[in-house]
Amino acid sequence: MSKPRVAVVFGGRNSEHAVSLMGAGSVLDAIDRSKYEVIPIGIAQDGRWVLATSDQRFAIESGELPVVDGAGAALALPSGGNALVAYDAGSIPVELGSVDVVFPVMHGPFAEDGTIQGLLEMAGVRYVGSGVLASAVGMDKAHMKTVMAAAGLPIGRYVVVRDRDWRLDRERVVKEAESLGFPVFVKPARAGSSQGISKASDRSELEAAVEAARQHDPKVLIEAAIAGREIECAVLESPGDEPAAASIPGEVRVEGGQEFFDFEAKYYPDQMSLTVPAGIPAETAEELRAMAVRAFEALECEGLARVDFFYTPDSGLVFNEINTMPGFTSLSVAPQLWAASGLPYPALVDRLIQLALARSAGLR
Ligand code: G1L
Repeated sequence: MSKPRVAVVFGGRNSEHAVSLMGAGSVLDAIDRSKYEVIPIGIAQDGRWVLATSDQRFAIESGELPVVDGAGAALALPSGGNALVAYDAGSIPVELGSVDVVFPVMHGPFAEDGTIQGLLEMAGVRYVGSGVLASAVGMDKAHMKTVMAAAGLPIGRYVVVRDRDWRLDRERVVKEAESLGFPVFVKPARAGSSQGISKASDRSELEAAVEAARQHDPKVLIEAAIAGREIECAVLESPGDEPAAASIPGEVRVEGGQEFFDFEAKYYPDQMSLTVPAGIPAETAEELRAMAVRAFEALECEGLARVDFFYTPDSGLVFNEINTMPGFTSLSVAPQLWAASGLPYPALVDRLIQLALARSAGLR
């Protein structure tokens, strides 16, 4: 029997191109090549799909971020059925044959927002991770909170600021935001990373923070600050009919006195520390794991997700967010949590591919 063909797709038309490449590098290193045939596919910053060249770089080298330069053979996708057709530099079609599963390793718009998932659904190609709905809702912090509140998860207080509200009804928005009490955190509703997030301690900072967030998304969230520790849990779909499983929870701390994870901290993971297991009471850890599975199921996630909580000894656990495409280098939080829970990174990658292969095409 021939080996399943796994296309690892990375890069993309967004500001987190390099984060994607670092994750893809880890996945490509970890895939068992005696079991799978691997096809590395890059999406250049101008949106062109190319077969990765053998000299594709995935790591930061001398401070230089890795990029897909678009020099590889161009791909046309989809070409009907699950066939991928490659065109070489002279535009002569090269048959790549059929792909059994796509492993998307990409961030942000057109990637974790359900767009690529929709493209793959239309092409009839199975893929690793969550589907269109979970990806799209998970990407939008406003809709995510609506779903989690409906599922009975404790969430913090927040205000959604739509473009029209901010342009035409700013006074009312500011009043509502002030009723949360300062400080507040201001975030773009849909952004792949921590870009555009800031803390505001008074009205003028609030207005500046909303303007900053609007550079990334016309829809903005203002959240009441929660003075809690950040505890994260990874949830993994189980094979067969078993319920999804929660990892051991870990505590995340930002080093160097920063107040929240900014963009830099995500590129340079030494700026944050992970403690597994999190030093919280055993019954709190169990409650958190059950809540993480509930969040995964409420969103109808597939494959893997990371669920983030705040913990305060006084008010207990508060759901913060769920990420359907969490950091995924071997050193990222979700892989580390699974490693500590007995599933090393290569086994996690294998499990995700097997879960995707076990799916049938069509509605599920
Ligand atoms: F396995 C999943 F669930 F499909 C998956 C895929 C991709 C989990 C996490 C990621 N992460 C990313 O693609 C990344 C953009 C964070 C780069 Cl590592």
